[in-house]
Amino acid sequence: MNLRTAVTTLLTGGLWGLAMVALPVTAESPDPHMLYNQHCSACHGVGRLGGIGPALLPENLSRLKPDAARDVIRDGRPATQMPAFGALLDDDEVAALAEWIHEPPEEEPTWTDDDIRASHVVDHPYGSLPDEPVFEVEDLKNLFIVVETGDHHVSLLDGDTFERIERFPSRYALHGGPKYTPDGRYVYFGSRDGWITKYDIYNLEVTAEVRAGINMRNIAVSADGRYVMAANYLPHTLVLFDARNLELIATLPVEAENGETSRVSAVYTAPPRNSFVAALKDIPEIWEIRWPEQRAEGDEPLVGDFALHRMAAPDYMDDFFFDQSYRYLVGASRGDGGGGVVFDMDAEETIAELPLEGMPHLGAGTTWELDGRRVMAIPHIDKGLVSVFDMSDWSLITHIETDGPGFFMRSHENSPYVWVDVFFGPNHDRIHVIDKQTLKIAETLTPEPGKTAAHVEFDRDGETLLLSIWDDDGALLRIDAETLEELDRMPMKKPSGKYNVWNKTQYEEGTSH
Ligand code: DHE
Repeated sequence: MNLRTAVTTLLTGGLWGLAMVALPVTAESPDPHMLYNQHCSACHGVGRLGGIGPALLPENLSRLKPDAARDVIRDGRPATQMPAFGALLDDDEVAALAEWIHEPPEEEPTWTDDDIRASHVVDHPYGSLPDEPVFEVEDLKNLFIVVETGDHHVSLLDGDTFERIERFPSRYALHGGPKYTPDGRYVYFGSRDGWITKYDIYNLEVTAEVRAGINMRNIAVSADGRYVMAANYLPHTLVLFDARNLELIATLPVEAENGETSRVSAVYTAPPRNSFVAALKDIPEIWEIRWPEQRAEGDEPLVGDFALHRMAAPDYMDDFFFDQSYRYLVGASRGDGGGGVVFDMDAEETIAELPLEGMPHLGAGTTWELDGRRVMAIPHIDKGLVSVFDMSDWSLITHIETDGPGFFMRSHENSPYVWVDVFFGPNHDRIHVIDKQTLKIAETLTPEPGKTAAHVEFDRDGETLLLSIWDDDGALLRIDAETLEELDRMPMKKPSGKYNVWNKTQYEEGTSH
């Protein structure tokens, strides 16, 4: 079972099997294709490829159970443009549509450079908006972006006062961290549907949008802020954009030398290497897309002076964690039994194998100093475990037992604690606070009994932190990082990730980048 399957299984529970039983086909059975063309295609696009509404293809909908899809079709989706069709369609028609959108289309959908260019909208060309913020705050670097997945909105918060500066609608189902430009003025969002949105924080305006693919995983922004790269599952491509107005520079088909193509699990920016690094799901290679000045002999020409460097990976690899030098990459291998490897990107060889049987979520890993050594800790998503490794020789220091499998782990250089949630299972309302020196759980909090508590992001100085009550009727909690007391809360619709401008743009050690 790979990472995605494991999480999808855990998130969707056992109802799938029941709900996916095919409807009996009779002369009277509703024709979902016809119903789709009549009622849905205006918003969701011809061929289910998406439009104002999201793409309705199995790969995009793996997280929407058919019974939940039926509810959305019948009752609409609050705070979005999705209307209720309950008065127009009977129960059989709703059920037929909900099932049909989870079936693969007859023809594999395509997304060409022309499609990308046709989707491109520039509302405010780069340089056309004022350089002074339209709001006042003490510290522009202590702002937070908060993604609310419940009704697909984003909030901008002042990290000093915990006041909301703005709330605006996002594309459907954002995934992965939003990425800032190095000066923290602009932020880019990626949606599972392939949309990239550029937002000017100073002017509180969306400036440009483009659709990079049909089913996208995440985006990365180059460390110099000049380029944006998108990683797609569908089509099998990496797509490079000019960060100013999101103009297409090039599409890179992801293909092995034998012609086999691959989905891209994720793309990351590697600042000291001046490159993007991509994790490929279906071919055992790691790809490094090098900036012009890093180009080396043997690299494949890509576009302009960009070059592609292929590295043979020890296995198919999902999900990466990088050490702070970006020389070593820890990858989760997808082979049976899981496991992890440490790959030296300079020597292009595996230097260690890590005992990680519990499906590690490497993107959630964090690092700190312990007795003069640098350590890395990662949670597992099918076991209640956090593994801690010594990064000088990659030996296992300890496994910390938790109250269930966790998803996100976060800290800050100035905090004595690292926080890990219990995302899955009966204890999902708990969150552990681990002492970074003793490697023992110091406290287990239950901020809102019965509701998932997950994903922490600290403020700039590490004095307070924000924690999500991950529920449609949820909230954002502001907590004192030392006393662990709740200071404040703000109601929100299923808040997921929080992203502090300073911590992200400075590559703070306790958070993701
Ligand atoms: Fe994520 C980040 C992969 C499911 C919420 N997730 C990431 C990243 C990867 C990843 C590779 C880092 C990229 C980045 O930030 O640019 N996620 C995967 C999966 O493979 C997995 C397990 C299965 C899938 O369906 O894609 C998965 N992720 C989820 C969820 O179910 C979550 C909890 C809810 C959701 O929104 O889909 C989820 N993932 C997140 C969030 C981040 C993330 C909030 C950014 C965290 C951060 O602090 O940077």
